[in-house]
Order: sequence, then structure tokens, then C-alpha cells
Amino acid sequence: MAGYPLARTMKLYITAGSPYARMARIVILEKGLESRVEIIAAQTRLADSPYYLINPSGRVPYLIRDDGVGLEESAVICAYLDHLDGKPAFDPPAGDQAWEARRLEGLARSMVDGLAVWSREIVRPENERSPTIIRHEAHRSERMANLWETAIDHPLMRGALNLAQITLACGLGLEARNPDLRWRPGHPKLCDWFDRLAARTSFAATAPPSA
Ligand SMILES: N[C@@H](CCC(=O)N[C@@H](CS)C(=O)NCC(=O)O)C(=O)O
Repeated sequence: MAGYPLARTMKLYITAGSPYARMARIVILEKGLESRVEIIAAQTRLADSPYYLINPSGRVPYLIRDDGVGLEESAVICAYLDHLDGKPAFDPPAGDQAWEARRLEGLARSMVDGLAVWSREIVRPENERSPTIIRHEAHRSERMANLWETAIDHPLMRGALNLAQITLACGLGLEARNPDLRWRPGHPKLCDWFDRLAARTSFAATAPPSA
């Protein structure tokens, strides 16, 4: 009806600390979709969570579209939301740069995946935590931070906002959840890049709560 706000017909299930859900939340804010998507906190990793009746995998993010169909996987959800207005802002550029964009997004995702495993490990009861996994992920994150200190100068990481940038920043933002994730020392360019992006409205509004 003219003059009335659009009903929030889509639902995005999230947890406040999830870097993957944060990617989708950032795209919602960047694309001005707040009035169309209801954000709902899901109870993950809980025996018999009612959320499992909505999304049997139990993972977030999970987007229920207008037509009732549910989507998993942050990259798929981000692309879907980005395409809703027919003017995608985050599609890879044309030509050779497309592979560069995908390569960088893959590198960023690789770092996030490792950091997510680490984050998951440290919230387990202490007697169930694996020092081997924690050490493995800590070392992986050091190698990836070293790599990104150089790769952050790539024009695609410095240009218009894209999914590689969103993905990497959501990973680095996990420092708020994991006090042992110390990617900053020795990485001044990465610090500067991250701090600028973290100040952007969509990033500041979705920053994960500290552990
Ligand atoms: N590849 C998935 C990963 C999603 C994922 O692992 N989400 C975590 C939160 S960071 C989750 O829902 N964990 C709950 C569980 O494993 O039961 C994506 O990109 O969306």
C-alpha cells in the first residue's frame, strides 16, 4: 500500500558473533535492505534447539527468502541480497580481474574458516578443548596475517568495497572474540586497512561482541 513501509518479508538467522552471518548483515546495510530483512538471533550448538526445525543444518547465516525458500552459505546469501535490486555492487569485475577477485576472496575465506574453527574450540568446555587444534589454527592465522600484510596492497583490496574485503574484515574482527588472536603486531598495513574499514557504518553496526 502506498505510503506504508514494505513488510519485512525475508528473515536472516544469525548469531551476534558469527563472522559468516556478519558478512550477510553488512551486505544488508550496504544495500539498504534493513526494511526488507528481519534479523533473528538463532540458538546454535544447543541440543534440541528450536532453530533446527527452521534450518536442519543448525548453521548461520540462513536466509528465508520472500517465497519461503531457505538459503545457506554466506557467499550465496550475500550474492542473493546484492542482486535483489538488479544492481549488484559486489559481483566480481569483468575479465582477468574476476579471477583476481575470486582468488582474494578465497584467501580471505580460508583465513576466516581457520579462525572460526579456533573460535569454536575455545568456547568448548575446557576439558574438551584440543590444544593441537588450537595450536594448528593459531599458526595458520599467523601465516595468513603475514600473507595479508603484503596482499592488502592489491588494488582490489584498496578499491570499492567487495566480498574479499568484507570476508577478510569479518575474519580479522574475530580478535574481539578470541584474546589469543593477535594478528596486529608486525602487520601495520593490515591494521591500518582494518581500522579504516571497521569504522564504516555497516561494519561498526555489526561488530561482534567481545568474548
Ligand atoms: N560455510 C558456511 C559456514 C557457516 C558456519 O559455520 N556458521 C557457524 C557460525 S560461525 C555456525 O552456524 N555454527 C553452528 C554449528 O556448527 O552448529 C558459511 O559461509 O555460511
